[in-house]
Amino acid sequence: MRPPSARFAQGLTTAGLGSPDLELALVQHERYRAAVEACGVEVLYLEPDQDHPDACFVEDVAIVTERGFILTRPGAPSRRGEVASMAKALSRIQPELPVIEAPARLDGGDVCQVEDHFWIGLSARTDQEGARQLGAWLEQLGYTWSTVAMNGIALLHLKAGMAYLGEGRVAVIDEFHDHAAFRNYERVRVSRDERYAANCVRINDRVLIPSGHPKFEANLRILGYDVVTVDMSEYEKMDGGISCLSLRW
Ligand code: CIR
Repeated sequence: MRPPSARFAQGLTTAGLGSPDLELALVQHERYRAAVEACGVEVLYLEPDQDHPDACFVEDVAIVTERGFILTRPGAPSRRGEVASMAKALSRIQPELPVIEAPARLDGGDVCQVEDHFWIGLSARTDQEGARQLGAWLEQLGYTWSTVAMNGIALLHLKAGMAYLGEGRVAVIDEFHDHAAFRNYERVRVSRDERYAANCVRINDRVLIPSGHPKFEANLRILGYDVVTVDMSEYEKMDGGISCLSLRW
């Protein structure tokens, strides 16, 4: 994880929800960290990156799996410089880091691991060549992969509209409910007015969701999940969700 820097409000956004409050964003980041730690994982913290206002959204610059890491080439040119500091951090764990090569584009927000398979969303940030390069690397590690067409669906990233919950279950927004990619999975529908909560994460036995989405929260509890809510208001203003603030393996 990496906390936002003083320039957080200068990041990319289409949300139209106003400018984020940095102090509150830092408080929310700290609570997010505590919630993730309480799931039983160790948290590695990176220094805030003053040169890159979107750098707290660490999920986009690397793909981390239990079998290896790869650095991405983010679709937004303003975010490409975030990769160097992530490379430095991850190289302490895996000295040789492969990277998605230009001109391909790939954001981690478009990559969803489902057991030994990876879905790669073809969004405005991720192209066919990025998916192909990632797929070739995944195959070397013994994983399978497929692309998910997002034609006409207004989403920044694949995982802005879905999340794998484990046990063959996927949380999906309406537009993904009948999508061919998810047909063989049990789908938990996220209602239109709670769409932002489709970006949630399962960590060990818990599911972290953004607070303020009572219907989705109730549905998850009925299914037996241990749900933890985290206030994400300042990150939502910058188009970021629960998954974006961490790389998890
Ligand atoms: C961006 O537009 O790149 C950032 N403001 C938000 C990135 C959110 N990341 C994610 O969904 N994985």
